[in-house]
Amino acid sequence: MTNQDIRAEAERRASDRTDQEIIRKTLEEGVQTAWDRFALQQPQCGFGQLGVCCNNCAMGPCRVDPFGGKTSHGVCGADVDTIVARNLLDDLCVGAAAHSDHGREVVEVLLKTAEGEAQGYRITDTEKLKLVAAEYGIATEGRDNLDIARELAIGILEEFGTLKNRLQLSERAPEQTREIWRKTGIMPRSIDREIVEAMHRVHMGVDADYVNLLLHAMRTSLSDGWGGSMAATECSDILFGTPTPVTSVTNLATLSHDKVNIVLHGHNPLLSQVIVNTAEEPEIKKMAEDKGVKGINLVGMCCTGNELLMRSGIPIAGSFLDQELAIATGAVEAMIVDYQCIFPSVPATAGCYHTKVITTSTKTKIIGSIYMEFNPENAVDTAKEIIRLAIENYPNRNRDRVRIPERPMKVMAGFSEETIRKALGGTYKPLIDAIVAGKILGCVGIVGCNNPRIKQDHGHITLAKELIRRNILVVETGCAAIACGKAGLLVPEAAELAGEGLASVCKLLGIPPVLHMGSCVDCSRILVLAANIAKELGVGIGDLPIGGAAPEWYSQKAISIGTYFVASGVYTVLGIPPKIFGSQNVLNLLAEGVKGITNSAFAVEPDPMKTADLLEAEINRKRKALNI
Ligand code: BF8
Repeated sequence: MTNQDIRAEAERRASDRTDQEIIRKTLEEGVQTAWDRFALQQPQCGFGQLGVCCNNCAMGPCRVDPFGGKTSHGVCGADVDTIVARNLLDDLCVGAAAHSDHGREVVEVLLKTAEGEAQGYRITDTEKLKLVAAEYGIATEGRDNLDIARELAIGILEEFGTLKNRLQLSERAPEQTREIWRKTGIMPRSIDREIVEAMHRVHMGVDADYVNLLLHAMRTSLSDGWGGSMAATECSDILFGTPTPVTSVTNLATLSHDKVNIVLHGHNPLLSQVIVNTAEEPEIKKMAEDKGVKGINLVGMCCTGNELLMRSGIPIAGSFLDQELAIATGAVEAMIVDYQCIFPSVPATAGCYHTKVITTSTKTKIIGSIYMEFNPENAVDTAKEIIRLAIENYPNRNRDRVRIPERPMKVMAGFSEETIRKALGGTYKPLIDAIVAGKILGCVGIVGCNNPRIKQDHGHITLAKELIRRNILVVETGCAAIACGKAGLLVPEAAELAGEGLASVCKLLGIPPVLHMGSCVDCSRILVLAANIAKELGVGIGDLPIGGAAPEWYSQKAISIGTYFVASGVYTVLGIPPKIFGSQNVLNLLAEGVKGITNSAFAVEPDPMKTADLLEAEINRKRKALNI
């Protein structure tokens, strides 16, 4: 490749200047990344893309003809609708399980903290502890915080396989929304039960009715959004603090030339937050000094990064497609991973440099990495050990191969639902007034990942810019939030890019027009935000002038998020087509039929400008119905 070709290819792959710089380095050095593997996989299987390949049992795999030819049924007799719906439920279930299992671990650490068995944890947000405990009917008056925490943790853990058949946190949804769930039979009963039942239904010879399968998909997703994910958010806040506005920096320029760089990657704050706290200890600082190192530079990546950014202001180096690029700077001593969204190839990338990849969860072992098991009982000891290993690796950095881009981008994050409400004076009335007056048309949550099918961050940034220009407030989580951070949209000054009405509100409050609400499990914060606004207005979530979008999603978790948005009443546009286009009936139900149930639906639109048109039209439809 000529230099010109390399430059063009980097610009084709990513939007951000610092990402492009390191992509060029990978191309020059011949280091393989996800973009290269994506190209090598072309053409990808057309049956798989349409969702009409069934690999569920040993009579298959069967590839059915979506156009009704001789092979229109699998060996078992399943038709295209059953196969597509079953595959979708299967995918969704994986996503819901990932979020909820993460949630369970956080609740378990809350319990261990209450029982004095966890090292390095404490109850940080006692106000939230008492508020959530009260929701569970737990007495708080005059009681010790650890006692309350113990009872609350047991109460939440019970809901994973509950006998009572209801999820307490789902009662935060407005009554109108809950009535829809009740009538449709999609009220989530417990967290694990919906997932196990989904696995049962996709077994050959169980559910062969695509409507029934999709309704259970909605119920399973609700048990994630209003169950497992919400538990993760609430218990993380209780342990580590509810986020409040914080400023920091992002992009690959957050890596340091003269400090030990440690990248904290994955999803769960349980270990990474302890590493952040431990790195401040004098013993660790001395350890670095003794090795002649100027200090330790912790940076986040993906949703673990979001958790650390919003609570501790830790710089965030990048999103999903940045994990290999961070290593390719040649400046990372250690990448610590917990789980989810970790490329199995990361140790191979690290093998091209001096980087050590450290896996920490029994669920996520990767050949070629160093395994240092994390347990809450010895979290601080493990954190120290990890930092020591990184410090000792610093002399191995090959300075001739280091390239760190310049100029990190400033970001403001930490907009939890509580923070937004407090900023408005404790009630949503000022926001509702601004919406009624037309200063703000509505609100859209942009969420989800990166995907090498689309230029990195292009979908997120283009859509966010276009929505704020049209006076639509944007809230974000996950890699979408990181993308907009890198593009300079998460600072109050970005109000200049917003329409007049939205800009005036942002300037008054000193907030960005794009609000960083956290990690992917924190999509539950968006649900609570919507629920509280709806309750103040006395309507259901499906009546609100709001929408959702996942312009660059890749993960099964995003399917669960999109589905609980739609099932809760939030119209949601996907930028990457889900694998359902083989079944016209499934398509019709998700894009149209569901409107009659939740007053919302899915749409698929790869062009972010057209996505903005769809979302604006939906917001105007809901505004009209509300007479505003
Ligand atoms: O947890 S890190 S790639 S899956 S958006 Fe997507 Fe990003 Fe993964 Fe959601 Ni968060």
